[in-house]
Amino acid sequence: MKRRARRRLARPRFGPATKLVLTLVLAVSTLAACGETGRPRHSQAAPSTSAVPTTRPDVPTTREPPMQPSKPVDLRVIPAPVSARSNGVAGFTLEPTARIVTQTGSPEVGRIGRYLAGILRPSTGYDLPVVSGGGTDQAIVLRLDGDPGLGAEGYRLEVSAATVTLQAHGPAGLFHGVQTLRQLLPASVERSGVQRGPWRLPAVRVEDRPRFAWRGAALDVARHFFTVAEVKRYIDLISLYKLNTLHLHLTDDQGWRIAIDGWPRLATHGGSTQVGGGRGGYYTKKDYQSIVGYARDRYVTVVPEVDVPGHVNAALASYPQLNCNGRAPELYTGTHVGFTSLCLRKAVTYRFLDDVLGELAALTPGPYLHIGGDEADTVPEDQYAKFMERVQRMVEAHGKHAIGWQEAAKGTLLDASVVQYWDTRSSPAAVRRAAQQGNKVVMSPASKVYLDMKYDAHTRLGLEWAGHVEVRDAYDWDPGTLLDGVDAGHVLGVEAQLWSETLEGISDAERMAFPRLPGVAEVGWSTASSRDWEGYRHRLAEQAPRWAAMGVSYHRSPQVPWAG
Ligand code: TNX
Repeated sequence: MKRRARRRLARPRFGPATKLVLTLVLAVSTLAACGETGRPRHSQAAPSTSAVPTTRPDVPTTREPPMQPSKPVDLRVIPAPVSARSNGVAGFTLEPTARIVTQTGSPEVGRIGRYLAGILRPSTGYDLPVVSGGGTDQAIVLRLDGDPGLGAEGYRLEVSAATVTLQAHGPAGLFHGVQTLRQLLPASVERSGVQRGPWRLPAVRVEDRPRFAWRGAALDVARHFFTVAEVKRYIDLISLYKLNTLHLHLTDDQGWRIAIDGWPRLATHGGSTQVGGGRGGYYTKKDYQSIVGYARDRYVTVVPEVDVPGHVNAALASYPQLNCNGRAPELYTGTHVGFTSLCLRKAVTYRFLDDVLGELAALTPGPYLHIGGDEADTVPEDQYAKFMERVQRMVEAHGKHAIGWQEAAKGTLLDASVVQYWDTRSSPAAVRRAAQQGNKVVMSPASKVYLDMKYDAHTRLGLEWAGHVEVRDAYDWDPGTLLDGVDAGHVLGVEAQLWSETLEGISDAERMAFPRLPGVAEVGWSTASSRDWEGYRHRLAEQAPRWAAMGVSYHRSPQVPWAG
């Protein structure tokens, strides 16, 4: 499959004249998602500067047109941008007098300016005032008047000796551009105490926008509870790689983690423990709102999951009336799956669900609620299908759309419902059928993006049911060719799962997510033709000093040529 994909995606060879025209078209066009990247492939260790001028391997330098305005550069940035070219002039050095200038009155631009200042001030020790309007000398300028072709999340970054200009059409684009800017600065910018400069940026012009709209990371806060501060830390880490969706798995057999006003024991009893029997926890509404707000400020949408009809022991233990026999089971602290179900024939079950979904919808600014639907092994198929259809309708009645695990596709899907592919052991036929009917698919193939799988037989944490998932496995695949009959056009995006049966806190989570998560982020953002493992693993190696500066735990996979 991979070889076939490569052949189909092979880049055409162009003569110099055609190349120049293409370059110009690219500069003014909408950066078509699968177009020419302007970024050369390379296959050897790269120097440690943040941008290295290179030439295209397929076009000899001597035959470049004489007036070529700029050369492609290979930026040390993840995810790889659509296009990056050298300006051919000196770069920018951030001086103590530098300012951040917001050139549009929108409060969001001011907030992004302050966010950028918050990253740069501690390590540079500079004042970096954020001002609206004014001169652009020694300034980082943020502008919202970018080409509409950049889309909601794209940006253009231009670095000259005097000014850094970041332009976007939507605020999310500016935010993503800030992440590129941040990665172009030395890793020590991530430290919390004052460091020595110089704070140099290479002279580049970057034009960039994502391939897929949904670029997600899922965190299972049900098996082990993660505090608000830990979730915010994870949000910071995923947004560094331009991920825009945080899927929170809020309920499972071992814990119910979100307060529901109408059903308070779900959280106070159902959330009281976790895997292994430790003290669990739950989010009050205020806690949850603070997570959602923190995410929103980083252009990350939170998708809450209430997993039904299976994975519900914590709910059943909290309310006897939810059980068919009217008796509440004990809380569960093991790691088995598939043994619980709501009582599908009782009216109270649907009142309960409607209350829960209604309260969650009110807490959710984004368009989606996740309704689970996986591993409901004790529920007969026909009842399961009817139930899942009814729950989708409830979600729609609360003004949202449903997303469900791939099992949900065996029944009837509403037009706007999304299917999440995960189980690489079972047939994808229902997912394919759903895609052909027009339902969008989020790709989370367990054998590639399940960050809770061990890297190899020696990994201390994690599970192995989907096999070992090494750094290359998580990176070297294409969501548009993974499943026959599910093309890129059917794919809403990708999402990396972090199930927490074996993870007891953010440091464990980081060790499993890094270094695999940035690879999934690049799968979701970068064009298929701009990605290659050889170049990627060298770029990835250069992220390590950044993680060290941020105190991120990571696994030193032998597949990556770590420096030092
Ligand atoms: C499968 S992925 C599950 C989860 C487990 C995970 C462990 C999915 C929809 N269900 O309940 O935590 O495997 O890897």
